[in-house]
Amino acid sequence: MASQLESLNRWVDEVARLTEPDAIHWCDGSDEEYRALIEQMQRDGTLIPLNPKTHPNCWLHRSHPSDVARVEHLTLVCTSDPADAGPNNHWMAPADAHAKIDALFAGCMKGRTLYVVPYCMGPIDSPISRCGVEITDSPYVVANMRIMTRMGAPALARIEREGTFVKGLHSIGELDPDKRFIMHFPEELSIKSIGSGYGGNALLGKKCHALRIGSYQARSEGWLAEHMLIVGIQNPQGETHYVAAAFPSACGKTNLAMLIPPEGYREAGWKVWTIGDDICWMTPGEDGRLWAINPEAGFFGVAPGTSASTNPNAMATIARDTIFTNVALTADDQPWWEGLPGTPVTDWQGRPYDPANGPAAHPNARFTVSARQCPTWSEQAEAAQGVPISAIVFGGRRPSLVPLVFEARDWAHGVLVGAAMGSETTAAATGAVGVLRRDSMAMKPFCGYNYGDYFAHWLSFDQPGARLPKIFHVNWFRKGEDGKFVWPGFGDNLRVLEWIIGRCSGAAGATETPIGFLPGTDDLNLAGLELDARALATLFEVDAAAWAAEVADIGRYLDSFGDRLPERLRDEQQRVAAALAQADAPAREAAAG
Ligand code: GTP
Ligand code: SPV
Ligand code: MN
Repeated sequence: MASQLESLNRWVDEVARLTEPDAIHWCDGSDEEYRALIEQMQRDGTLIPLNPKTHPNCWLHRSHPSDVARVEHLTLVCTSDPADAGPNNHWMAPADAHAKIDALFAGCMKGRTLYVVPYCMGPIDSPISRCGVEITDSPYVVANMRIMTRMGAPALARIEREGTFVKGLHSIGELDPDKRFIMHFPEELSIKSIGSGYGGNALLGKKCHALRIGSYQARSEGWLAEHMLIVGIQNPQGETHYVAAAFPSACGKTNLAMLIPPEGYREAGWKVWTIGDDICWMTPGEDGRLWAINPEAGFFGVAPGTSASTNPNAMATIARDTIFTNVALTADDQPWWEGLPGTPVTDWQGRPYDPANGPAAHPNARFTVSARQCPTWSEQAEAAQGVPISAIVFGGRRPSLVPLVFEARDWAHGVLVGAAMGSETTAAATGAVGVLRRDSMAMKPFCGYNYGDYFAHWLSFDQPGARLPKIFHVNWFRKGEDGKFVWPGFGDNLRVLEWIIGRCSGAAGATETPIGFLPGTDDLNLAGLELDARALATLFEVDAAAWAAEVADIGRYLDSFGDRLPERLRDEQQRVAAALAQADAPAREAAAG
């Protein structure tokens, strides 16, 4: 088979000449094709069948132990001008990058099959959706792409109609960390990735296309490609508000996207609808609102910590037809990870479980599953025009300083709040875990161009006639003196979302502080929660002196973008710094007196 699109055929031929595969397979996305791939991977040990009674059609994949997460230091944005990639990206000149990676691709598919994987990011008939083709030599990647995207014949038909697509070339190569690169060429709308078979390194539709290339395209076309979940909150009156939320990797997007309301809320008639758990493409509609689609069709979610108590919807979603990566096994071949009841027998590397070797499941173990299997999956996830966004929420892991929730006073302040986001690093990327770093809009690893230009792009949406979402910041991860999380989180996060939606509709009250609007304790429904006065004080305190130091640090961070930093954002930082200085002055005078 080949395509009716000459440019696609030519590219496949070129790649085949370079990589020298034994065979070429054009993916049609059919059930038969998927079944055949699974059988083949089961035969060669790539997939291990799980207990068919408890987990029908579920498989375990063990990746190479050195290939378990995204590798940010090997992820490059290759623009002609290094300043266009910005200090937020690793950069290489396009010609050098192509030469370096093509040398690794030479002959790398000998003895393997080259799969041509046409895919569509977003509902197949949505004008907001964009298509791509991934060439890969990994059947595991093909199977994951089938779950995570609209993959196969309908996508190919759209590509042939439109004539344009993002080119993604992937090979697992030798799975050698020293011969591993994930390179982006935004000016050519292309991606080249070699040496990893894992998640965001290898499923090129996800972070590489939908975020890095997508954000670059979005800037020139006037939309936003963001690392955000999309959730619909239906109140007892039957109105649904859609909220988009950006939290860094492994900071709670999947959990918030499918939360189960606390009992009192369920009884009152609140419902939660899941549109997406990781990526959001937003575009201004004719009515001035931002309309959002989830470009993905599945979840590639963090397994550890997922349980009947934290995320029962996820547990129901992954009870069948799921690929698990790097989880542990029980004696009867059920998938297991930290946070589940029961005991592991085999760890994620296939060794007999021994606590001396660390956790049984890798901390970045994941499940791949179709979004449609989620009990709260919304039909609106297929809506061609997307869903209207009422509120944008930023958040991260902040053990101190940052209150449970606050609201930005306007769009420009909200952009500052997003740009200033900080969070402790997690196991989703290789490197140290638990280190506080700035992660603007949760896009540090994913923004395909200079953050200075990106902030300016965000600010540019504030135009006459725009009916922009309100912007909020949340922190589920505040710790008390005992080192434990103060806020119960998970389902109880709906209490915070209720306030957020109330602010959007004008129903909820708030108190103004130098950092934004905070709910008074009466403005938030805390009924049924056991939070003592001290916990409440911690969750809602704004320590002006500590915040002044934070905002000064934010100022230094903004300076790192030099002349690409929009002046409007600098003005905003100075406005907040001045408000804090004023708020802190009486306190300092009292201390001095
Ligand atoms: P990526 O897929 O990497 O982008 O991650 P994500 O943002 O979707 O994170 P996810 O929802 O998978 O959560 C990651 C970890 O955070 C899990 O171990 C969760 O149990 C934990 N977590 C999620 N929500 C909360 C919360 O409200 N409170 C606390 N304390 N932990 C949470
Ligand atoms: C993340 O790291 O934000 C993920 C997982 O969602 S990956 O697909 O590896 O990027
Ligand atoms: Mn993510």
